[in-house]
Amino acid sequence: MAIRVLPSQIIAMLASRRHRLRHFLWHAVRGAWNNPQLTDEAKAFIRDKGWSPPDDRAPMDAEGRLILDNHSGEDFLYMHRQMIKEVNELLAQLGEPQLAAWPSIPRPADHPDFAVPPAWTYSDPSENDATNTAMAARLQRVKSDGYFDNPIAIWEAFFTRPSNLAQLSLGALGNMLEMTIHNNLHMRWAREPIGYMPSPNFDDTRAIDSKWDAADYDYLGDTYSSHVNPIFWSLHGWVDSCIDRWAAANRISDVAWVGTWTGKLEDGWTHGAPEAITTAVRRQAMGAHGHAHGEHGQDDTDLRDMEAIVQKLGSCRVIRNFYDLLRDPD
Ligand SMILES: [Cu+2]
Repeated sequence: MAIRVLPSQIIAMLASRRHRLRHFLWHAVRGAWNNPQLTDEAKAFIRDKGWSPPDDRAPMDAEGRLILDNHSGEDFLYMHRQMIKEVNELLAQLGEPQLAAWPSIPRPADHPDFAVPPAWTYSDPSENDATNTAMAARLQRVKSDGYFDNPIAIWEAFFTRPSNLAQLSLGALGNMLEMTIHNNLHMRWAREPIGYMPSPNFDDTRAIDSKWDAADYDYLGDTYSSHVNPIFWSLHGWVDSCIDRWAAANRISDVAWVGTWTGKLEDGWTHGAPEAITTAVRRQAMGAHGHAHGEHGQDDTDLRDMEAIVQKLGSCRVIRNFYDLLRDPD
């Protein structure tokens, strides 16, 4: 099972500013929603733009503790399942094979195709030397062989054991997966980025520079870029298969989803089955192959709105990203 080289149209679609912003904001909004630093004014702004999570559903409470009974973990599983499904639909239209999931987390040395990229000297210019040094040390640990044995293999065994799955709601499972094994897998398989995109949490919250929209900004450590990286789809394929293992363990044939939030709903999407890729993103990807109704010069309001929300969140300094786990103490 080799690393998949995705067709250029798909890469261009994933790397588009619109898709990057949707993925970034989806994670940022729900991650920040109960953070006391997020002001009421900012929340009202986000709500007004149609980007607030339904029923204020967020994975963490005001103290940063995981909420396991509000279906927010279903949003995590549902949204990424939609992303996979919609990329597979585009692949089918191109006559290309479907995405392949990791059947299990690749063990060190067992899967040369999925060798862990080397740690690098973490040097984000926005951080001080001590923080960069600590983050580099943490990165080394996440990438070590020992880190596979403990905790990754232990998490994997826990999350795939039917008797455990039978004791968890799907939402609890989703939240626990996201904040433990999933976030760490992102950093374990991350490769040194082409640069450090400035976090919108810093004082200077100018619009995100278009250089971060280049296809080679596919850093697994950043929600703005992770889904451009082919490993994302293998990794999220494994996460997605946890839904099926959960359903089997609970003898459920059709999951009755409650958490189906994928970000702002577009016209034409039903509340029952929201999609992850917007019509505009799809049109951009498929070009002449698509069945687009609109012409060029499409409306950019959604883009400007998303950029404004990023700045609003940044001004409250509430955006968290995968790379933040490198700040956590060991
Ligand atoms: Cu994601």
